[in-house]
Amino acid sequence: MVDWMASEDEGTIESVRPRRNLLYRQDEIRTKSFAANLDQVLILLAAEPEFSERQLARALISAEAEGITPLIVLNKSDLGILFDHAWARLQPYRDMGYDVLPLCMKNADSATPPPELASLDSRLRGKVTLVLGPSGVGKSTLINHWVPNALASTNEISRALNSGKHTTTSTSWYWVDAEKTTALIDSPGFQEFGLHHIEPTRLAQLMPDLRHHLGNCKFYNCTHLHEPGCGVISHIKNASSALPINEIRYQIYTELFSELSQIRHW
Ligand SMILES: Nc1nc2c(ncn2[C@@H]2O[C@H](COP(=O)(O)OP(=O)(O)O)[C@@H](O)[C@H]2O)c(=O)[nH]1
Ligand SMILES: [Mg+2]
Ligand SMILES: [Zn+2]
Repeated sequence: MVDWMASEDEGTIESVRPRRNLLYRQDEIRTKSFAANLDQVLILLAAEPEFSERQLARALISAEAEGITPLIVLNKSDLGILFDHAWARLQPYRDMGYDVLPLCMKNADSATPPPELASLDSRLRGKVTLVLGPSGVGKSTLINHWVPNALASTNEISRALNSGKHTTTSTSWYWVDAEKTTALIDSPGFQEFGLHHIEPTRLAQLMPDLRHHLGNCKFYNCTHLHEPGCGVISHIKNASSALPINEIRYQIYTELFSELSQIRHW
């Protein structure tokens, strides 16, 4: 967001406004910004291809780290049993407080669009939303539905770059309405979601299912990996716990903890 002054056929940037937030990923080599000044991150998954919980966890953690609200959307509800299976895999995420919406983009532009479209629409109105997700889940279909001229501009860019491909390789901001109150941001790069900017000791705070049980460990600097009297470990697969921690989620925590501990900050 900048303040700028028009001058004949050009413009001059007067100042760059401070960012409200910045979603980024960082690996060994570099830091890449996804987008700034977001109201929410829409993590689009689908009945197929089968989604990776590790990728989902990484996207959620980086949104939490910036205080950006994530919205998980599961597309392709027309795919019956595949959808049911994927929906069930998302149950722990509903339990830990995330909003998970079903979606069907198939026939979205027909005379009788699927009803799920209206509920997603109301979640997008008046907000700036970054759309993230692995390939094949329907991101382009979604963007083109809400921004009918997005495809046209994609083609234009491809032509200008003299490339035959229409795959998204850069992040684009699209206004959905003429009043410019609703925006969608299309971004590639869900695959390598490096979290190297996050301290391992901060991880549990950024995972709501673990966060819920913090504060009850015997040691104040507990890593929740092996310590006796750990208030987090005692809730793993614990049927008597009001909010048991799912085994896969805990495994993701320990993997990420060790990955982030190996990084040298210099
Ligand atoms: N069955 C079904 N297929 C869908 C749905 N939404 C999108 N698709 C299809 O999924 C494929 C990938 O969609 P695309 O928008 O290119 O995904 P992207 O890679 O995330 O941009 C295309 O063949 C779409 O037609 C849906 O709700 N149901
Ligand atoms: Mg696409
Ligand atoms: Zn602990």
